[in-house]
Amino acid sequence: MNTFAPSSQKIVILTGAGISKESGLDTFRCADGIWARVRLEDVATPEAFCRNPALVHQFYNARRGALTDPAIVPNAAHLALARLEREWPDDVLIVTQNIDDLHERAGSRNLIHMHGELKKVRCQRCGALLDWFEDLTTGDACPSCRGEGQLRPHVVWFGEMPLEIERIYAALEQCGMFLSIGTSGNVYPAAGFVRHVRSFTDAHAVELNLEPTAGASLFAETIYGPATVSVPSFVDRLLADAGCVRG
Ligand code: BV8
Repeated sequence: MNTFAPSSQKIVILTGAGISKESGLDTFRCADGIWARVRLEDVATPEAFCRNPALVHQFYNARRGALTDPAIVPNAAHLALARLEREWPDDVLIVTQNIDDLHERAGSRNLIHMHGELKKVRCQRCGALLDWFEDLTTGDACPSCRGEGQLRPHVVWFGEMPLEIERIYAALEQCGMFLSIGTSGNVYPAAGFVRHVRSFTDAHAVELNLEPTAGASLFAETIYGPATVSVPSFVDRLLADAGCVRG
């Protein structure tokens, strides 16, 4: 059933690694994904960082370095969501699980990186949050407190609290439309957002993914195919139905 939220409704959009795939960044759980090459227990938990910080730095340095590749740019799906934020007459909030910077480079502003950001590091000693674009090593000193070996990627690992979770739940409870784009729905609490929306609102929930996920039946509408095809056409349809002519 294709009932769209009236244009006075707020939209919350959850994105995952699938939206960045066609920009050249790996997903996690596809056959050629990150977790097929490295164990998450070795690189994406606080215990892993305590055990072998150099290995964790190497893992995130490689992914941060990939973002400096001029070939890695926002794709049509990122650009369509930025357009939706500009032209939709009410709030559009993107909650991304991704730690790349492609949404902001596409022009999105109302954006929460619930799992952190590759281009930021945090000092475990003084709490300083710093922009960081090159490799991080155990030898780097915190520019703020000078503590050595105290800097870590500003990334939410398994077992750690996602960022801005209260603000996210508040937005989910006030939305008229919830879009889930390019995520397998394997990681919580993000995977539970659609259930939260359904229990608090009568919002129209839409899954846009390459293929059906385990949670597909929780969505009122499902659209499958590459994000660079499905997302721009969905945004065009949404704006046209709301009478938002191209700005
Ligand atoms: C927490 C680090 C307490 C950053 C990541 C129940 C409730 C609460 C917690 C749990 C729970 N059950 C288990 C847990 C614990 C755990 C968890 O979920 N474990 C899983 C394995 C079962 N969760 C946690 O520890 C979280 N913390 O719970 O704190 C709490 C409790 C309640 C409320 C608040 C707090 C912390 C989770 C964060 C972990 N960090 N990574 C990094 O290195 O990037 S998770 C990792 O998975 C990434 O962040 C990634 O973003 C995330 C999700 O993956 P996806 O983005 O979905 O990527 P995936 O490859 O899986 O799927 C891609 C999809 O794209 C596919 O479906 C594919 O078909 C599609 N696709 C591919 N190509 C395209 C495409 N779609 C469109 N177009 C294409 N071209």
